[in-house]
Amino acid sequence: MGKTLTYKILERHLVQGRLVSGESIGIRIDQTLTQDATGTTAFLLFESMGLGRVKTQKSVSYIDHNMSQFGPENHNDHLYLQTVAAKSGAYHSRAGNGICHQVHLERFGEPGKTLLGSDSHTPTGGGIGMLAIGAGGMDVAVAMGGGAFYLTAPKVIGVELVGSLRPWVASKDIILKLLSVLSTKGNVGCVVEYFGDGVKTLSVPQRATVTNMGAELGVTTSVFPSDETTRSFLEAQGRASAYQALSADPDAEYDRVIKIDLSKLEPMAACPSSPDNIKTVAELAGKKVNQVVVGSCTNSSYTDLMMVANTLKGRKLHPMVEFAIAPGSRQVLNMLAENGALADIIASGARILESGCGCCIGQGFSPADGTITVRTFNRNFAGRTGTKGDMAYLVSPETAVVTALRGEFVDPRECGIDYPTVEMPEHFLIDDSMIEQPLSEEESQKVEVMRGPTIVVPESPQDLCDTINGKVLLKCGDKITTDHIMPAGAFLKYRSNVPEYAKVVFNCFNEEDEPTFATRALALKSKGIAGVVVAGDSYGQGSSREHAALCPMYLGVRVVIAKTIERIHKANLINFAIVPIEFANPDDYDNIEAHDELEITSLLDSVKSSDNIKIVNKTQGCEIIGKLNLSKRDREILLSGGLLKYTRNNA
Ligand code: MIC
Ligand code: SF4
Repeated sequence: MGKTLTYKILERHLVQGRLVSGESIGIRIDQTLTQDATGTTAFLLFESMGLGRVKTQKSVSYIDHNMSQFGPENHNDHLYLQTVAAKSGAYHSRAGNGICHQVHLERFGEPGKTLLGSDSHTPTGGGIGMLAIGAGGMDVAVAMGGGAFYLTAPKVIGVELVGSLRPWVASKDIILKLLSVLSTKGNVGCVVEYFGDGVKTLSVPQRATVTNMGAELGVTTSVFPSDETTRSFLEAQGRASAYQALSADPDAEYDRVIKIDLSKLEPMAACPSSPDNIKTVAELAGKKVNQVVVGSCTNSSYTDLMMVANTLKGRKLHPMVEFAIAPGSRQVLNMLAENGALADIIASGARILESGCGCCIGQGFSPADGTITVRTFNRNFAGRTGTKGDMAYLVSPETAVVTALRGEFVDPRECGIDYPTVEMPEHFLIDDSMIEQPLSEEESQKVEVMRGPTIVVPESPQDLCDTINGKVLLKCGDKITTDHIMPAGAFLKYRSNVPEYAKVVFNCFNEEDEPTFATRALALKSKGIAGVVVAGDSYGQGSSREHAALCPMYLGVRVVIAKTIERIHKANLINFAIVPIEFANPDDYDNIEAHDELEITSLLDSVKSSDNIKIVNKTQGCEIIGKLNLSKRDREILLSGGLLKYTRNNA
């Protein structure tokens, strides 16, 4: 039987376990990336683990998320990250150089390598043929120290692309189509691998849009073959030597195959408030729109913005629309500036935002109450824009720009403007002066790490105890995202200060005039009662932020019981010694209510060796069986009291 590309790359990196789908495996990590919102914790933990200098081929620390700088917190983080990278032998991409995923694709990505990033959109690297996986910061810290990354050997979903995209239909529409088929839940433990004749019609940035937003499927990663298009992209980036041809065997067998005919796709939109709530743009035509943004790591490449510039050239934006662009990298921004496209964009009435995450993570540019905002981003979770009750639609840059001109949704194929085809440049503008190279060991020793007072080393988890007397602090429904658990936006600046940040855990569920989740949790903690969170399907979707485990842990949450838990979040819970339990019978979700008192006995034995665990609901007078879907290593980490202690014990 022929091999998939996924398994070929895994095979080359396997350090532990058997490559059989469903089994726990460990793989060697060639490159890591961290960003400033997750990176401070990752580097603080890296330092606490005592792992010395980074041992990967390349570890890059980026500043891209926290750049609004209201107060000293963000800049404290930047200086810490810059100096700790210098101390540890990592690369450092300074604020303004661009979004980690875009810059990594341009300047570091290499076909066939493994990349582990403390950001859920790390699979962007799959666009260049990398096996690029998102993880919590602590897992990335271990990989920086030379440790393996552990995952479940995946099922591989093959997506066969045939035909080619028609004018005004974009690669964003491929992933929106796939989200309409696979949805955001039920895909844990899968990798999406693209193949077929249609692949060669897509440029590397187009492929990267698809693999980037593949994160919303909840899969481990997504990957494209590496072919002549990949070679040209690398050559244009002055990195031809990084190229190698890679593809699945022609007779590779996939666990499931989905065929997409690119020539039949039409412009689509993810409607509020989930990336899988898909409609065609034609169905939305005529709906008034007051804000449009082209940006984020999904759609802010040079070709995306050139298409926008060429469409805007000589035209004015609709007066009732605020339109902004946020170029993905300084390379993109600089090229637009040099060739005059930026002037066309400015002349149309657009606003120019920084090269960074910016409003994708609720840092400014929030939409007005009751208005529609249209964005080229990857996530439209409720409230993520910073406006309560927001109505955010996710579309391609093509749909976005014509919508901004009209002030209402319009199927770009019907807009009456000729589609401005944009050629990939033969040479990108290369200027790595904002990327600091790793220092030699000798030079590193002279570096003094700057630790501003807002950077607080996170508390370690308490060891597991055999009997848990707990109380349900919150019962929530399906598809709870890490944005629900740990909001970003205005609170993002507290990422390096857990006691401060923990105050807003689950704040979207707080009722006015009632004590907050944090207050109730700390009150229980002070009485030695464990906090429990109960949830439905697909708990912990979205971001890789380990603060969604770390802050609840700080507040005394010891157990999460859900119908299903998403991959990255589950790993983060384990890393912070919170026991992730899934209902053996999902109907038992109805047998636990908020405020119920629960008891779990023989927890240590169950975690050590059992697949089941008994939960007594003392309030309802019933017993519930939970499943412990844990690998041997997961069990060891929980029993050690979290990954930090586990790593120290095993270093
Ligand atoms: C996101 O898009 O939600 C983020 C912000 O990039 C997160 C990381 C974080 O929370 O810092 C992600 O995707 O992992
Ligand atoms: Fe940044 Fe948004 Fe991409 Fe997350 S999804 S890395 S916040 S641009």
